[in-house]
Amino acid sequence: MHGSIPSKAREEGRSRATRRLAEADADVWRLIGLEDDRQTTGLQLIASENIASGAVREAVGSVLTNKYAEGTPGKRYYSGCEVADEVEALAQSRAKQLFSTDYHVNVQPHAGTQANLAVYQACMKPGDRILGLDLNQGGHLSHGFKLNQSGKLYEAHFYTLSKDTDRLDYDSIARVAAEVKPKLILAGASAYPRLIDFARFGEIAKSVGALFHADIAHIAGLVAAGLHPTPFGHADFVTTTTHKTLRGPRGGLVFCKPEFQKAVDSSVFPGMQGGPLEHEIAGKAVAFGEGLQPAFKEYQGRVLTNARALADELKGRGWRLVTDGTDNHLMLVDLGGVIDGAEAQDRLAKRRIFANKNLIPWDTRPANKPSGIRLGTPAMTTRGLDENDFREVARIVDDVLRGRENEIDARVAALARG
Ligand code: DSN
Repeated sequence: MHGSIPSKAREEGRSRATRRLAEADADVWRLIGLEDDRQTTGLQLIASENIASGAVREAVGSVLTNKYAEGTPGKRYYSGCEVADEVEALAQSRAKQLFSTDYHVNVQPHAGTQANLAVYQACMKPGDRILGLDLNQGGHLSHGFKLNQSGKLYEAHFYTLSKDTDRLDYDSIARVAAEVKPKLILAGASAYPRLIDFARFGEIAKSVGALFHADIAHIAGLVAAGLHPTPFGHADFVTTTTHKTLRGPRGGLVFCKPEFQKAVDSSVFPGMQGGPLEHEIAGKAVAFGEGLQPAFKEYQGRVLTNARALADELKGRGWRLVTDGTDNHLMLVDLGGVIDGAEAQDRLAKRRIFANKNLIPWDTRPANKPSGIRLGTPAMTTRGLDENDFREVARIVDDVLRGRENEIDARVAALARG
């Protein structure tokens, strides 16, 4: 085929293909530079973000972006998929090794929401009932929120946290499950600072004849490192994103018990998506390879130690934390009316400290001006911050929230430099 392309055109094509971004598109190059600057000179405390390695980013920026590979390894709808097959099979085997599981895994979902919707489509019909944690209490929009497909296609029901402890109340979840009789029970959250008892969720699901789906997007890195109880063995389906504590490229994964393999694979493609993003899948493979190194487990341990230091120092400075602390990588600060969450987010961002406003359980304020902010340690732990640094992060956050902003920029810059 190449022979039919005049060599001059081929050369031009090649030189276009290899031109560096700075020469080829100064506008986009400048914007990426600004974002790089924002990320490296500020404090990244958004609990769902992390910093993927250069190796992951190189894979994501590779020629694999040029390839269509609809189907699954060995069963594609296009020719020339031999390399894509190997890349995807490698990502699958590493993902299974990382979570020490023999569940089937599909590594194609473009994001966590697609992974969740693929599960629902694999095991339910529109109108079937799902039961998950209320979004207002730390759940996720793909767990039945009315504006998400999960809330439009399925009859969504919710359990809440305990009003006394702000923790999951398994007896109450069991009662709601017995009343609702859902087809699928979901465990998993975007803003829950404590351990999740997946074994108990599995028992509850079994007791009402429901399937059990664990969405571990936030805590996947901790689960992989053995620092949070695993849902494998208890759940029929396990989904996750790959870019949070897992520290890979943006994307999703679905694991399922072997009996659901066919349904899940055809739910992802052609049910939810067309061509898989093989460049992203290569990035996932690289991240899983990194996750299998001893340094990854050490990193996850530091994420936890740092979260405890941050929580402890904030409490020492008078802030109430939801559940009074954290077992994982994140915490919810109740701003107690000193300032609302939106104002706090803006004021921190002006000082290059990035966190997100968040509802707290039983919040009486609206979602766009909630009572809390959510803070997490994964990204700045990747940057190398230790417990003492995180105590300083807490002091800086406290000073900004209370309007004591002298010298803040220099303190932020010193920490961001590492
Ligand atoms: N948007 C993510 C988070 O910030 O938690 C969840 O998908």
